[in-house]
Amino acid sequence: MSPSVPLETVGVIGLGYIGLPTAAVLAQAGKRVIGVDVKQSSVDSINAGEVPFVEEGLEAVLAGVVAQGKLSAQLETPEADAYIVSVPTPFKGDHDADLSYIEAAAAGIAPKLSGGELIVLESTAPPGATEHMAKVILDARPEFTDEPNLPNSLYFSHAPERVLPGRIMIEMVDNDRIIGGTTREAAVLNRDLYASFCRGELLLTDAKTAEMAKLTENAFRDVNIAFANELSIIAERQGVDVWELIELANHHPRVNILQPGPGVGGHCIAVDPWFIVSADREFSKLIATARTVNDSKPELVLEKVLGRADRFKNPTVAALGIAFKANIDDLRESPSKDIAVSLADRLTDGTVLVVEPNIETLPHEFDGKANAELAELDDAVERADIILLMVDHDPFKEFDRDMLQEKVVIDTKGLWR
Ligand code: SAJ
Repeated sequence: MSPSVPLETVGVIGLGYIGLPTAAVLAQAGKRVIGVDVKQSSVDSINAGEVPFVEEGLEAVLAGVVAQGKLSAQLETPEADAYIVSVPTPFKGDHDADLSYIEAAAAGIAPKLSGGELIVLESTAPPGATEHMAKVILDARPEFTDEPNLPNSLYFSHAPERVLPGRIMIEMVDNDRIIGGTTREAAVLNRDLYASFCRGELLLTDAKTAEMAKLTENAFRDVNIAFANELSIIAERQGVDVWELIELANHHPRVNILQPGPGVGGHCIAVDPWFIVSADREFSKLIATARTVNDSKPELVLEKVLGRADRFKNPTVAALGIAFKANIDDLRESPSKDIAVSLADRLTDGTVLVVEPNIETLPHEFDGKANAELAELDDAVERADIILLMVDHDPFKEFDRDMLQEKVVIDTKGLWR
């Protein structure tokens, strides 16, 4: 097969927050998509047209493509013309990337190949990861090559996702995409596949530059949030309202400071900058420091709440929001969840009322913590001595602030100023 052959069947490996929307928009664009996931419960719910997490607009598209037979899910990697690998890339204890999920996906794809397939890595990954994925596959199938235009060619490319949770269905289609092939031909093939659903510009480069570009975007944001978080710490010590400070400074035509909060969460911004640091520890001092500043915020918030709780015999704290940001149910790497868990641990004579409108049960981190419960907003505020606002979810924005009178309020997002 040569790169000009249309890629009609696509295997999407990993049906999480990125893989499932990608599978859905590809199917909507007319491809036959077979999704693969290790979780039977996800496979079952997807085959029933149901999204196993909260993402605006996804369920309608998924239900449609499943009903039309364009998308199905299974545990086994299928034969396909193209594969998209969208699996987690966590970091290990020393902040080096853990590529084991990519390796497992590659091991699943290797036996299914017959030559000419495109294998796209979408997962955010450290420089060199796409070459590594290619090596795992070529080691398993030495009869193939990554040299293009031969009967036994395979094509490897990196197309990092850049969508914002909560806006995935819009950004997946509208955002520009960086596409980095291990060869030019692989990038072109990847571009042709993504042109089927992406209206944004498709920018071709090599695999390592694409890997670095994605990490750079998130490190840029992390450094800028760290600036805001550092300001929030200094401002508090100076007796200055950081929200007013930032608002005023942002009136300067060339100043645009982001917003401080209880820390930086999610599986992207709190993780990806470490991949740059681990690639070049000596020269990534600013990026590493930004990570440290942002990671220091949850502990400072915790200490502040504990300081206020000292005044009460059996303090009750309403922890408003444990998702990693507004209006989503994603609790991964969430600083507010960590704060709520630590509060439950530290307030042995107290109670933590967790208010998270986007979940139905507390996550496993609260298992065995008898002093923590999931509560409704009004009920929690009424019962609590201390109101700790950690996420700017819409229901908190719209909340009747008269109910906060006579409560100790710690507003880490500046929502109720
Ligand atoms: N945050 C602040 N202050 C701010 C902005 C964000 O404290 O001013 C916090 C949020 O509360 C959250 C964290 O930062 O805890 C990250 O939130 P986010 O909205 O900045 O980003 P993510 O993680 O949802 O998505 C990012 C996006 N990257 C960039 O904006 C450069 C998205 O485009 C990427 O696709 C995504 O990472 C990813 O998957 O890499």
